Amino acid sequence: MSYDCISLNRREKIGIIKLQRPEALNALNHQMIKELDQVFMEWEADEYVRAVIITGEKNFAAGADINDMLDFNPEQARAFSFRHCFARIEAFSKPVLAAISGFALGGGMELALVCDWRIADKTARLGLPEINLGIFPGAGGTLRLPRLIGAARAKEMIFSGRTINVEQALQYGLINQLADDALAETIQTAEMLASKPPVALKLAKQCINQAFDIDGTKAIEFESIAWASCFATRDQQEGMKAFIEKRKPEFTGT
Ligand code: DAK
Repeated sequence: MSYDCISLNRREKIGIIKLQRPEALNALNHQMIKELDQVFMEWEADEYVRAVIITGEKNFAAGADINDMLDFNPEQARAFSFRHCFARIEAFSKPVLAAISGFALGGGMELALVCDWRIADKTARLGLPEINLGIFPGAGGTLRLPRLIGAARAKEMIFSGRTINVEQALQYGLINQLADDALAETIQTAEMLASKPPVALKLAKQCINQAFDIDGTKAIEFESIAWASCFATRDQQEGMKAFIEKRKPEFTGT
């Protein structure tokens, strides 16, 4: 498949997706969402991909494309779904990182919220300005933002539509890290994650994602089953042997 709105790059075990509609500050349109969905589907099945980075040409993304939404009626608005694609990214079995420069607004910030790890540089501006358009965040923002930074801060951002800078984003816990060069730092972090045992990483991600959706007892039960299943992997043996033999482990994903 050829891509019109994104470009792809592979750096050994890291897959890098660049959002590429710079003329519209990478506003997310239907085609871009379709392309993102396709790449995540392909890279899910690709065992050589161990971590994925989403970044943007100059900016991350200034939201969903307002031109597309202008004349929607409620049925069309419901059909304009990012849900499937965002759910696929959130459930992706390998770490997904957002490297954020420039604007990450509205649906663009919601895309960053489905990632596991967010690294931004000083140029980053984050916000959910939908309220100023007569709508509010509808691609998971009302759920994922309060989970991440608490209801009070989430309401502040969603009700006011205010854009925050990177220091504030760090203070709110909205980003993991501030870096001089967001993409370079994110690549380094992705490489670190790509060296971890993939099965344990996948299971840890599943446990954390599920913990918010199921009751506590079930979450602990799920965790203990997932944890025990690590002992069916060679990587568990390798990790523990390497510790005892005082050497660096070599994880193979088996
Ligand atoms: N959509 C379409 N075009 C956009 C855009 C957007 N979100 N953001 C920027 N652009 C376009 C501008 O129209 C301009 O195009 P030309 O006029 O050159 O043709 C070009 O990008 C450069 O933008 P500016 O000239 O405005 O650049 P400035 O540096 O002056 O300002 C800005 C940058 C980011 C402050 C400004 O562009 C801006 O305020 N943009 C809109 C930000 C925004 O309101 N974002 C939220 C959009 S609503 C859902 C799924 C998704 C969503 C909701 C539900 N479901 C599936 C249920 C999400 C909704 C949204 O994201």
